[in-house]
Amino acid sequence: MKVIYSEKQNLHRVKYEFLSGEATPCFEKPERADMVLNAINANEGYEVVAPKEFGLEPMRWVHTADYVEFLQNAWNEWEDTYGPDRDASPYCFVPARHLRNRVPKDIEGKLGYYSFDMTAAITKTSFEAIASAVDCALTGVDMLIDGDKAAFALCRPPGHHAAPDLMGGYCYINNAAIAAEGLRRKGHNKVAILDIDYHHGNGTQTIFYGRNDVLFTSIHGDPDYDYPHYLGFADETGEGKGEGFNLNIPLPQGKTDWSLYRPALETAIEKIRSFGADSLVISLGMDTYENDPISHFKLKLEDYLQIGTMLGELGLPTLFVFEGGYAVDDLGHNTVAVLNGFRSAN
Ligand code: Q9C
Ligand code: ZN
Repeated sequence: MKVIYSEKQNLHRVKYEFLSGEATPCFEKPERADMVLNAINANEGYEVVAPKEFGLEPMRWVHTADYVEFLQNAWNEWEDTYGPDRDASPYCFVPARHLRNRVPKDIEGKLGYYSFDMTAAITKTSFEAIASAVDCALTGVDMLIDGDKAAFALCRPPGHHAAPDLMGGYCYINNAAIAAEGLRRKGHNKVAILDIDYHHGNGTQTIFYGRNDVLFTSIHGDPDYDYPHYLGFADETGEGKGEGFNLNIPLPQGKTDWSLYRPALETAIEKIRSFGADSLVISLGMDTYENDPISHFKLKLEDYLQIGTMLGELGLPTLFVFEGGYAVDDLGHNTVAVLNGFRSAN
């Protein structure tokens, strides 16, 4: 299996995030990808390749032009005011309820307009990393189109929380959504997305909510008790011609182990099968792990091998796109277990 990875992605390194009332070093850090790469290199059957370049146009397939332009310029506008030492981050948010929905002129206002939380800070070199992650995902798409059975885009920063014009949850541009749209544009009539990150993929859901050519399915911590709090409930089933093409399976935090996870995965797989997908994009978040520092499921190493096997048994061309997962010491082994399981079924 080919693994697409670019060192440029290390250009995105945010210093702090605000969690539970204090500043802590950001959980979403370059060492995450290093650990996955180490595990890949220690295993047989993987070939690490650099991405091709696709430019900025594919970002506009799923994001608004003004949002992409904002991301491109945000650092320079921030640096004009605050200088080079602090990461650009919002503190005041998109006026969801009682304020006006109007793009401000200053960078502080823009950061909050285009964010839904405080975890997506921007550094001087973030945009290069963000663009490189998109290149990794789209290089994977081309591999499937050229006949590879599967590929793994080792993307950083992750993407599944990024909506058409919103960043948040460590995400800026939605790599998995761009990959799904890329598969559609290269001739796959029906593309399924399965999001197995611990957190609901609110951005991906929003992007495809009104469409029937891209199925979005997600298994995640119950948003009544967990991030992203305001989307990801079971009654969100799609709208318009997209009605019936969105499946959320929220599971209880704290007690979800393999015995609860497996039937949920079977339900999602059955939905993908009956949809009749030509290909599958997996938003591969590894934060369902029992030792993840910010999440609350109880999956173990051997469960990841099972997940991979069940996904492989679907028999679809499959692109794995890396999302979350913060238990850095075990992240590589867990990730490779999914991929090894997938390969064993093929
Ligand atoms: N108390 C991804 O996994 N903070 N993003 C959660 C929990 C934000 C996760 C706080 C988590 C974002 C890609
Ligand atoms: Zn996550």
